[in-house]
Amino acid sequence: MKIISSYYGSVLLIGRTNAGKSTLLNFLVKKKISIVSHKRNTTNNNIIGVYNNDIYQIEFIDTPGNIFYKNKILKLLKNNKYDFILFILDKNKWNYIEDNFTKILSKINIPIILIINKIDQIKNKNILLPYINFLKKKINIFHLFIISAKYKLYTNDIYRIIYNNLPKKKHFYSKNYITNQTDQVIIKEIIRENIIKFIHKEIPYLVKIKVIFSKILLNKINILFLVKKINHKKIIIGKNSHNIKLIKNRSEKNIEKFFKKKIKLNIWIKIK
Ligand SMILES: Nc1nc2c(ncn2[C@@H]2O[C@H](COP(=O)(O)OP(=O)(O)OP(=O)(O)O)[C@@H](O)[C@H]2O)c(=O)[nH]1
Ligand SMILES: [Mg+2]
Repeated sequence: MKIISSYYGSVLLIGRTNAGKSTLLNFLVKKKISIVSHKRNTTNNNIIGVYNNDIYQIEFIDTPGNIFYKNKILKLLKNNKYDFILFILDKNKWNYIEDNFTKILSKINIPIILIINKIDQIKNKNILLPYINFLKKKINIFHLFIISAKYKLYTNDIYRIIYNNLPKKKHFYSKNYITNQTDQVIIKEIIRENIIKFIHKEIPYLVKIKVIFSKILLNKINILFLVKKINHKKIIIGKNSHNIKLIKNRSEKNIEKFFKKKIKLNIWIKIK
C-alpha cells in the first residue's frame, strides 16, 4: 500500500484596511467566506478559511485591517503559531501603518510572504523595481508576489510557495471543513455586505442585523434589521422600496450560491 504524507499549516493574512486581504482569502479557499467592500474596516473579526486537498491542508486567517491601529496584532502573534504571514500591501501605499507592522514582524520568527496587491491599478510599472528595492531594505522577505487578488492575476503561485514549505503534519480540520463562520454569521455577513454596497454613508454601520429564524433546511430565512431612527429606516427602504429590494434580491442570490440551494429571504426593519 502506498502511504501518502499529509501536510498542514497555518497562514495569517495581515495588511491595512482595503489592501485586499478578504478578496485574497476568498480566492485561496475557493469560496466567498469573507465579505469584501471598497469601504474601510469591512472585516471585523478573525475569519478562518481552510483550503483542503488530499495531501495539503492550509488554514488561512483573515484579519480586520484596523488591527494596525490597535496593536491587537501583537496579541494575535503572541498566542498563535503560524507557518507563514501573508503581508498584503495596497499597491505602493507604504506609510507609518506599514512601518509599525514591520517593526512588530521583525521581532518574530515567522517567514513573511509579502504581497503587492492591485497590480491591475499600477499603470506605471516602472515604479515597481525601486519599490521592491525599498521593501527589501524594510523587511526580511521570504517571498514576494505581485498580484491582483480581484482579477486572479499571478495568484496561483502562492500555493506552490506555501506547499513547498509546509511541515509534514496531520490535518487539523475534517475534510469538509471550510470556515469557522456559522451559517448564521455567513448569512449576516452576506447581508451586511449588500447593505454596505447599496446604502451610502455611515448608515450600514448603524444597522444591527438579526437572523431571527434561520431554517436553511426549509429554505426560509427571516431577517430583522434594528435601526435607531425612522430616517435610517426610510433610507434603507428607499424610494418605492428600491434599496431594500436590491439588498434582498442580491442577498438571496448570494446566500443561494453559498449554500447551493434555493432560499427565500424575508426582511423586516424595526426601530429600536
Ligand atoms: N483593482 C483591484 N481591486 C481590488 C483588488 N483586490 C481587492 N480589491 C478591492 O479592494 C477593496 C477592498 O478589498 P477587501 O478584500 O475588502 O480588503 P480588506 O483588506 O479585507 O479590507 P478590511 O476588511 O477593511 O481590512 C474591494 O473593493 C476589493 O474589490 C485587486 O487586486 N485589484
Ligand atoms: Mg477584509
